[in-house]
Amino acid sequence: MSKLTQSPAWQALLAHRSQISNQTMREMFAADTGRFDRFSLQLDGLLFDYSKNRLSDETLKLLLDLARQSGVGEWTAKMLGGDKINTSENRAVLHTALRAPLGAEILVDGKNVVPDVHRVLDDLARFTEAVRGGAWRGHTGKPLRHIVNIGIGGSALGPLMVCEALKPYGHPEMQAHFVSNVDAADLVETLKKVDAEATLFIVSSKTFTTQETLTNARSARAWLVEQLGSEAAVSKHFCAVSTNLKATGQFGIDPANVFEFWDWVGGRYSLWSAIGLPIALYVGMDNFRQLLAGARAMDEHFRDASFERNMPVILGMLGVWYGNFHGCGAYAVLPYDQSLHRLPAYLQQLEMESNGKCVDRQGQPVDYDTHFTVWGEPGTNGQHSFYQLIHQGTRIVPADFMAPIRSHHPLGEHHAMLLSNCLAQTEALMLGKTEVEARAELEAQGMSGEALETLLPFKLFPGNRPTNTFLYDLLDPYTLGMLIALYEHKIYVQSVVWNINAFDQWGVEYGKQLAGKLLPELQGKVELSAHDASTTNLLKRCLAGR
Ligand code: G6Q
Repeated sequence: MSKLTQSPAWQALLAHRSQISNQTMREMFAADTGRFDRFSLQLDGLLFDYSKNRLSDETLKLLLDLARQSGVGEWTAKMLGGDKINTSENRAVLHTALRAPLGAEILVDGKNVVPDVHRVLDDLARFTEAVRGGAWRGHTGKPLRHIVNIGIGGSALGPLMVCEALKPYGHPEMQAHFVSNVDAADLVETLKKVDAEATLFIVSSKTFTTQETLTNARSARAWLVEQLGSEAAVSKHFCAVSTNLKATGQFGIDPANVFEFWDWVGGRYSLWSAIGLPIALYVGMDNFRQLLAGARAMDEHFRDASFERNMPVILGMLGVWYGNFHGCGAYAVLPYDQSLHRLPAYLQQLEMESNGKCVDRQGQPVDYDTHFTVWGEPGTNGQHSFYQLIHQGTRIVPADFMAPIRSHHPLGEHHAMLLSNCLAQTEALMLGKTEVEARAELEAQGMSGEALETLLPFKLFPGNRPTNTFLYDLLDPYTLGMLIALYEHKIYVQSVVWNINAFDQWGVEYGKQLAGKLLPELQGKVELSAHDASTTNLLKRCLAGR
């Protein structure tokens, strides 16, 4: 047994879990009118209601004891201070430095990184203003109005999610496109939508070695040259974001068009860096800086608030409560905000690539669960597909709901309907429907006797299903920045409790390595090497069909 599962705080939670299972949330709300006040927090207009959880004052105390025992405070200070906490890659983890104010000092290997961060932000500002304002034009003199980001994983999902979320702030004549997949369908279909003379390609890759991105970038470059009939067009239509300036040069991108970031920025934590260039181009630098400011507000809150009033700590520890003490393996992200339709996909990477680990920081196998499967869809769409499982399935799926109080698109009764659905779902999941209530409903519909008794079991809802709700005024850049940083820190809190490194991704590297070996075999350039029978036969079938 690990030290964690034997620890006093863990054992106390195990014992408490048996006690609290005798009580439902319905009963807790009925007995305590102050529950919402005690179990909700606000930060700069972001309301976090966590009262609809299987939680008492004692539960919260014990969860926070576990956070303290695990050293969440100390590990937070280490991350914010630039310690090399990503030990398997020997790197600091400083996405928070990307939103630090000018004048702050954060040292990596004795060097303050904050001035570099602001130098690159100023470069981004100059470039985005030139492109948006039309001073920087394409090869034939047209203003650049189509941005095509070529990147994958961490070099795509964040900017894509944010550009979608901030559409109301987008330049009215600009469109942001994202090409990730090495499946040519992605690039080919995108190129059909753009005008080469007005297109700016951003090749985004931290390493600048990623097969998909380089392949898409080469094909995009060939297309541009063919469309505009000149190699000279490339310098006006291509820029890059990378930590690997040597490789961007070898690719043929003018060094003046390369925006830099650093190895202490993890891919999935990089939207705040120059990787956010598509965001800055699309919504403008002022809005990009607002996004950073919102994240900074959450960083400061995470650093300064007591655990009892700390959103990321409480959100993270609620996850530990369900993951490790209720056997939950998944949670749902359910934005009642269409503009956040890519948030679940973004959080899938952030959460699952960070905490999907089975060895601890010392390389020892863990004997407790360390992660969640994350999925979701915007409400109300999800209600008509998978909510059935959340209401009446055999497993508990905690869910995070989020909604804006006002809409960027006020139209008739739409927004009131959206909100009513959001609130109704969390209420229903908490309350459930008892036999008495279901029976009364069926009787009111005129049913009785055997017909009623036969239908009754299907009409029961166990309830007591946990949800968090986030409410905000409008989804503006600042609020979005807070929300994303909240999830970043929540994931970190959990990784600290689980004693795992949230910032490496050897699983991703393994896939890259295997594909590299199979490619020449599929292309018929080399003999088939020894594989298992399944892979060999699949390879043969592909070769026969090509
Ligand atoms: C993120 C991961 C991974 C990475 C992509 C793209 O944390 O490391 O998703 O972002 O594999 O890598 P490059 O930016 O190096 O092309």
